Amino acid sequence: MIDTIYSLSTGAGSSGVAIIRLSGSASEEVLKILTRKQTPKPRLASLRRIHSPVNQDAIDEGIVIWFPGPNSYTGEDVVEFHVHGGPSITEEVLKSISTIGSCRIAEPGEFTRRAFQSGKMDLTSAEAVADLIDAKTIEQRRQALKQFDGQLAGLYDEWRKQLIDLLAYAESAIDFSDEELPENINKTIKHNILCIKDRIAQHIDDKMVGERIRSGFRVTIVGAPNSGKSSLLNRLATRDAAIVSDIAGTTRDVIEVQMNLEGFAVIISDTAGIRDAQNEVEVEGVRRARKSADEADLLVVVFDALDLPNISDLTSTYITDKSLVLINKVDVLEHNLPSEINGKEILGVSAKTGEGFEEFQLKLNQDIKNYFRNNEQPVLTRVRHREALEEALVSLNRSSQAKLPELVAEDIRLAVRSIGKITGRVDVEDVLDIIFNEFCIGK
Ligand SMILES: Nc1nc2c(ncn2[C@@H]2O[C@H](COP(=O)(O)OP(=O)(O)O)[C@@H](O)[C@H]2O)c(=O)[nH]1
Ligand SMILES: [Mg+2]
Repeated sequence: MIDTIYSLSTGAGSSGVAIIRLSGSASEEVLKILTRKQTPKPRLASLRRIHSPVNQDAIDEGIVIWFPGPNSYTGEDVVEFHVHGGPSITEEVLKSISTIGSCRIAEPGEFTRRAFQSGKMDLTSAEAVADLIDAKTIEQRRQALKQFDGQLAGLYDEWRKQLIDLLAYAESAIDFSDEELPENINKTIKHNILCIKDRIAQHIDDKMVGERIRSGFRVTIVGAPNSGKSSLLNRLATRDAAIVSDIAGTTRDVIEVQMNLEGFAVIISDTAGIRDAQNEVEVEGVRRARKSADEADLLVVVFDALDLPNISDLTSTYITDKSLVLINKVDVLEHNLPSEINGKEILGVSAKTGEGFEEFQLKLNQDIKNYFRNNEQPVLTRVRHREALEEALVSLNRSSQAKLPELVAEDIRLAVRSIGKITGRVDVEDVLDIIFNEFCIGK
């Protein structure tokens, strides 16, 4: 017998309403015991007094809803208690439930895990539930909702179906001996493998757009010590996130600020100034700065106007096609601004007075929007998806080069399996713990 699980599904602390949810076969019994009434009509909100089965005290008055399975979130019998959101009430209701039958507190993500296991949703939709809950920006929410709606699953199921059809065809080729195998069967199979391979390859060659929407687009500020990187970060963040000082080498650790730009989650990192540092701690700071720069999706490369007409060579090495070049401190500029550095357009700004800053922010926002352009296709959103697709590609590559029909078929079968793992169409018991542990309790 499967346990009945329960938990507070709304946030901790006081709130207008709190929802306590149960899923499993004992749900109805709990409902009857706590309300001392017959089960209300399915899926209709009913006002009930809620009593403690321990000391018979009235705990609260609230709404109860009865969702008999399979028409419920988890597919099992589900009950919701909507009570006033005071900690004393929710604690007492939870305590009351714990005294009844096979009820136990739910583990993180367990409601959604049960929904997946009873076929209510595929794995990518289940993952999207976690993303919806975590979404802090519009674009995170949009992406999560698309995935929840099954856009990603639809794509992978389509490929999987095409491969299964192809597998049947490839297996029919096994029945022919080498001499009598019609040439066109082989050709058709190889052609179809290449078509699907191309589509998968295109899909994963995506600059990790989906993963970046989820985890944040990374902007790293690099430049010489004292060029004003920390001041720029603070102005962007509109708060004193990093220490500003005229002592070169002040910033050592990478300082990250999370921002919401154009609806995208963006992580802006301020770093130690790049130079040949002597001090051990600063050396480590420079190492971290370089690492952050390597991992960035966009570099803000900062030159110091006070150095003009000299241009730091070390800083120039960070100018690439994914950088935005600034000359800071234009408020104290004594030379003309160069029109470009290493062929790259530059913006003059002052972190101190804010001069040029509006233009810088527009440019930054534009670069971020450009990065995420063409986001209409369903995009993969997790390393888990990427790895499974890469695995499928390896199998399809082998399959397209195999000579023996048995081997062609076997590798198609492996590719079908790899893609099936993403949506959970094949046995994925081993990854479920990892996936659902990302969830909060109560979902
Ligand atoms: N005049 C002027 N000084 C600035 C500007 N930005 C930063 N500074 C000063 O330059 C020094 C170094 O700034 P900081 O932000 O710590 O530079 P970092 O080492 O690159 O992080 C500080 O004394 C700042 O006040 C600016 O736009 N104009
Ligand atoms: Mg600094």
